[in-house]
Amino acid sequence: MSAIKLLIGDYQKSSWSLRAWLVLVSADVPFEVIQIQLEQPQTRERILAYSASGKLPVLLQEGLAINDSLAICEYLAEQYPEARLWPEDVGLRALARAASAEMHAGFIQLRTQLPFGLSRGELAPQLSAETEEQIQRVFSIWRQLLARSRSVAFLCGSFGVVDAMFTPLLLRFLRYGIAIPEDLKPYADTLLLHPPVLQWLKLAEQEI
Ligand SMILES: N[C@@H](CCC(=O)N[C@@H](CS)C(=O)NCC(=O)O)C(=O)O
Repeated sequence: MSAIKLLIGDYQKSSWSLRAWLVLVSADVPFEVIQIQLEQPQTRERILAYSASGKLPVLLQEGLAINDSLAICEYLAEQYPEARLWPEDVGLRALARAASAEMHAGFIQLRTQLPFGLSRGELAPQLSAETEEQIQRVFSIWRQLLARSRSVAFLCGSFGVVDAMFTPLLLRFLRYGIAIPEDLKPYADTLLLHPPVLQWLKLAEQEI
C-alpha cells in the first residue's frame, strides 16, 4: 500500500478535517498532511486540484481521492481492522454507525448557531428551541452508547469513529460554555484528554 496523504483545512476551523485526522492518529496509521487554508481566494481551486468534491478532508492513497469524513473513517476501519475503529459487538456497532450517520447528516441548527472554532469563552447566542433540542439529543446518544457498552472511557469502549464524529461537538460546547451534564463529564474529560485531541489543539494553537 502506498503512503496515505490527508488533505485538511485549518486546525482552527476545519471540524470535518479534525474527525478524519483524529481517526488516523488514534489508529496509529502513518500519513502525511497537506494543508489547504480555508476561506482564501485560492481555496476552492487548490482543493479541486485533488478532489472534485471541493471539500476537505480528502484522503489520497493508491490513486484514490476519498472525500467525505465518514467515508474516510469507513475506509480506515476496513483497511486497519486491528485498530477496532468500530465496536466488535454487532448491535453496538449498528448503534455507533447510526449515531455517526446522525451526526454527519444532522444537528444543522446546533452547528449553525454554534460555529466551530477552538477559542474559549465565546458568548452563545440566544439558542433556538431546535438547537436546545439537538444539544439534548447529543447527550442522549452519548448516554445510550455508554449504557449499552458499559464503557467508563469512550462511547463504545476504546476510541472509535463515533468518538471522532462527536469530538467537534464537544469542542463547540466548551467554546460556548454549554454545560455538560454531570453524568457525561467523565466521557467529556476522557475525550478531551485523548492524546490525539490534545495534539490537534496544540497544532491549532501554533497556527495562531
Ligand atoms: N460532508 C463533508 C463536509 C466537508 C466540509 O464541508 N468541509 C469544509 C471544511 S470543514 C470545506 O471543505 N469547506 C470548503 C468550502 O466549502 O469551500 C465531510 O464530511 O467531509
